[in-house]
Amino acid sequence: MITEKLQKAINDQITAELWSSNLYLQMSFYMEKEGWDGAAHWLAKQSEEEREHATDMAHYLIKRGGEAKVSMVDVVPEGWGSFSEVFEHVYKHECHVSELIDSLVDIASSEKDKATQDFLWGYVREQVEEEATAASIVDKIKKAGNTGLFYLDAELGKR
Ligand code: OFO
Repeated sequence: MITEKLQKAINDQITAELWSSNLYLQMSFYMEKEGWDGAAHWLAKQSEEEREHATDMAHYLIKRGGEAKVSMVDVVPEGWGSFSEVFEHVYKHECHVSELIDSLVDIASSEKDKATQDFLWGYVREQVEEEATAASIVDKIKKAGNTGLFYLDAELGKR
């Protein structure tokens, strides 16, 4: 059985994951409007992934005898600037999420809940990948120049 404190912390993270999902969906719409269909596709996939994180966490809570909640999700920002600025923001946001997940592990550890620590380590590892992927896209955008952006956009569309 999961403790109340940990249940609340995971439910807060579910809300954060749904906010991330909406953030990337909003970015996807923005890029589509800007004519970057590949980047829009990549961001829509990222949005789906964040929603999956929320539902996986909810399934885990229920499995442990807890209750999963969908709380109010704040409005996400809009209007993102250049191709590069969009992905710089993705990178910064993923670094922020990594901090949130690290704090969750700390709570699971203080509650001496080994199973939840184990469950959360999967997210810690995934955040390493997500940060690295976003950083590498930012790096490629810098190297691409204006013409190269069209190739990069096509690559992102293959996700
Ligand atoms: Fe939910 O994985 Fe990144 O943010």
